[in-house]
Amino acid sequence: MQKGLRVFSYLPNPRVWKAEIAAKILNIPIEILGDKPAEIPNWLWHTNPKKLSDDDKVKLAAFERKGKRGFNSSLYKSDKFLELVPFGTVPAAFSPDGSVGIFESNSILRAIARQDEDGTLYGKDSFEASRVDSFLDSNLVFSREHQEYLFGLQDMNDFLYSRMKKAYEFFLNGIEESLKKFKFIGFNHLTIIDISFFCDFSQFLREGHYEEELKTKGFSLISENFPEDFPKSFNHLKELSKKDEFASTIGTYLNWYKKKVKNFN
Ligand SMILES: N[C@@H](CCC(=O)N[C@@H](CS)C(=O)NCC(=O)O)C(=O)O
Repeated sequence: MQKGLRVFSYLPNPRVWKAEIAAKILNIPIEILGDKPAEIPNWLWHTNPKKLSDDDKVKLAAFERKGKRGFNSSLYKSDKFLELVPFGTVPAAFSPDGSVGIFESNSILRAIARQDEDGTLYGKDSFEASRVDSFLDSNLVFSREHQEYLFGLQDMNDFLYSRMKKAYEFFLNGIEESLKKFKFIGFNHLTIIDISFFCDFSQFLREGHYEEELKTKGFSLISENFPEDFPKSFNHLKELSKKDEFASTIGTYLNWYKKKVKNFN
């Protein structure tokens, strides 16, 4: 089996970073293709993605589809893309020969970790791997909640806010509890749980960019007291952010947060 993965997405995207960080740790080849969010409607979403000219768009008019989640514009998704990625989302990943489609960023992350036969990033046996999956499932629930919340930040309402607050408290309580027992989340060594948590939580923290919009509607930041309320989780995020594979992947993404809160450096 040829190792590696091709990933297509708008960029930068913390969901893509999950697989990218794991690939760096495990030294597995990963090809990441895409463009900034505003340009991604001008790309053919396909196993071999490419930027489209106006002429291409006329020729490929049959592939023009309305965005379903996060994109309001038209997107050019090929029939092959929708066969391999039926929910039509990015990040989307493909096996090196382009025959297998993998979607959901946690599963794309798993696809990298599974290519390492003897490591422990996905647990050391099938029970541990299942425990890893348990955390990744919880992570996806949190991530789905924060996706809707981030979409709604400019026009917040009570329902969305209180759903997010409950999801945040439930999720962070579990992570904090686990970090009381283990050095990493769920284990005493790094796994893909930590990678997934790091990327999703960093993305959630983006609510901080909308503090003023939230205030005008009478809401405060849900993560306002994150360092005090969940000190072990805060510290874990900080320590992970210093690791080479994490730091080199996310670049300056968390710099604003480092300035905002004390003790993050
Ligand atoms: N839970 C998914 C979320 C993926 C997702 O919802 N992607 C959105 C963009 S944020 C998308 O591709 N939307 C395509 C569309 O609007 O049609 C993951 O972690 O990969």
